[in-house]
Amino acid sequence: MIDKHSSIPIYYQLAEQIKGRIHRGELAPGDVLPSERDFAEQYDISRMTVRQAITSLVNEGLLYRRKGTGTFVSEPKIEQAVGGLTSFTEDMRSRGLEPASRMLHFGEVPAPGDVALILGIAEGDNVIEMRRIRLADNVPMALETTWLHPSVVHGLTEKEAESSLYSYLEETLGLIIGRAEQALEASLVMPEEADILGVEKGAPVLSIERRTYLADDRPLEVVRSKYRADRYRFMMDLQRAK
Ligand code: 16G
Repeated sequence: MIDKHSSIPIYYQLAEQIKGRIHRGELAPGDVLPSERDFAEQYDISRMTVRQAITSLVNEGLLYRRKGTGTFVSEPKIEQAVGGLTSFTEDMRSRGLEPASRMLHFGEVPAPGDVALILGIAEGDNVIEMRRIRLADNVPMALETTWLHPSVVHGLTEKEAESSLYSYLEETLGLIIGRAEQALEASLVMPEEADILGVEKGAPVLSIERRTYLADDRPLEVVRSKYRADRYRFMMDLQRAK
C-alpha cells in the first residue's frame, strides 16, 4: 500500500491513504483515528513519518486533535458560495440544515464611530445593535454582531430578529435589499468567544464584514461575523476577464 521506493514522500502517501478511508466512509466524522503506533506497525514506517502525515491532515482540517484523548475525524465543512447576497437562514435551509439563532444582545446603543460613518449617521446617534450566535442543526457556526440603521428597521423586535432579519425586512417591511460589500479575513477566536462557538481557545476563525445597502442605496446594516474555520469553506466562481 505504501511504496518506499517512490519519489512521493512516505508521509504524503500515508496522508492520501487516510484521506481515502475518510472519503470512502470507513472513517466517519467523530471517529477516533488509530494510534501512531498502529499506523507505524501496519505500514512498517517510523512514528515520526506517521505524525507528519497526521499533522498535514490536521492542518488541512480533515482531522482534529483533542488533548489527552487522541485524533478524530472532523465534520465535513459547509461550503458557502460567495457571490449571492443571501441570509444565514437561506444559506442553511438550502443545505437541508435547520437554522437558529441565540440572541446575546438586542437593543439601541450609541453608534461606534466607524459604524456611524458607514450608516451615514452622526457618531453617538442611536443604532440597533444585535449580537447573535448562529446555529445549524443546533451546532454554533458563527457569532454575528449587526448594527442597523434605526430609521430603516421600524418595529423590529428581538423575537423577529431571532428568526430571520432579511425575511422581516423583505416580507414585513417590504424593503428591497440591493447590494453589499464584503471583506473576508483570517483571525483567531477571542478567549471569551471560544466557548460560545464551541472551539478551543486560539482556534482560527474567518472574520467577515458585510455592509449592506437597500436597492435605493440607503445604508442598511454593518455586520461583523466570525465563522468557525473548522466548519466553513468559502467558494468563489471566477471568470477570467476577456
Ligand atoms: C448573513 C449575513 C448578514 C445578514 C444575515 C441575515 C454574512 C457574512 N452575513 O449572516 O449580513 O445580516 O445573514 O440573516 O453572510 P437572517 O436573515 O438569517 O437573520
